[in-house]
Amino acid sequence: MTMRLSMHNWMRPEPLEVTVPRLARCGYDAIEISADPRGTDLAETAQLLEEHRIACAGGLALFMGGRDLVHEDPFIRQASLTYLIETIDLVAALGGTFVTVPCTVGKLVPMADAQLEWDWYVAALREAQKHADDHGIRLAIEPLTRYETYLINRADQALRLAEEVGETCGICLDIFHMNIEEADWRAAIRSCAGRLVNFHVAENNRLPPGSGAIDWTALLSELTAAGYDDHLSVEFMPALDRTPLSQRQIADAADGSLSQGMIKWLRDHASGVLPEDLYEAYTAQSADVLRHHLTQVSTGA
Ligand code: LER
Ligand code: MN
Repeated sequence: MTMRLSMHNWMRPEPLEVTVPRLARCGYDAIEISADPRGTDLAETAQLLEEHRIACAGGLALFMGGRDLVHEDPFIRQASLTYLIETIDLVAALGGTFVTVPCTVGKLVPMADAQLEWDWYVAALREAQKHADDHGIRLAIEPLTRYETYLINRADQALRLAEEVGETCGICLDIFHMNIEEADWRAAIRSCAGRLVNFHVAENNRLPPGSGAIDWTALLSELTAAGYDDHLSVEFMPALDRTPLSQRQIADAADGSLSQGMIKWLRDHASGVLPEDLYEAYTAQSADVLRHHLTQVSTGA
């Protein structure tokens, strides 16, 4: 088995009918789907994926728009858990094997005592993982940088959380976040080896692979040495550039007709809406560069 390529769709407000054919055109194996369990037509989505031979690798639970498993209000915690459980059902029905769980993006200030928050988080994720176990799904706790969350920023924290949640709870590492928060990205990958179920890729500047400073051969070799052979999930997000130097023509999130939640989500990632031709070019470049380095690693070149 070799690593397969997947890509997210949570940074681009467009229908899956546009996303999925693009992934197929650009040579991807799978999508890591943005989880909208009540807004997704299961039969239509399954048919679309099948038609374009794109698998559902897994899904990402979007902790935005007020969803928060460690909110001080128990009703918000409960509703957020319901969202996660419905996400697990959606991903299972589409044939995926994991649900990535980042903290609430853009929530930078805690609302409760540290131990209390930790206990709420462990309890919620235990319940979700118990439900996931019945469907062959593993949660994948994803550390994010301090600029997106104050709670889970590093692999050692994710590992401790996963251990407390239970044997089947997994981890998703993201090399962009790791570049900011980890002292040693190699050691972080190794430490999560048995629990690593998903891996997000973008350059150190969150541009597509090939437009930054990451040594992809070194990274893919380390993942291989750690026994990782699941998906590399592409997650580029170029920053807005409102200076005269700007070449990318990225539209401010508020320039379109997006929901307030989506506008905040894009802004919390310091990004906006990319023009279609640039998005397609970056999607293609990511796949080409990753496949090139995967070949180098597998042939020892
Ligand atoms: C999600 O995978 C991620 O990396 C964050 O920036 C939150 O979307
Ligand atoms: Mn990520």
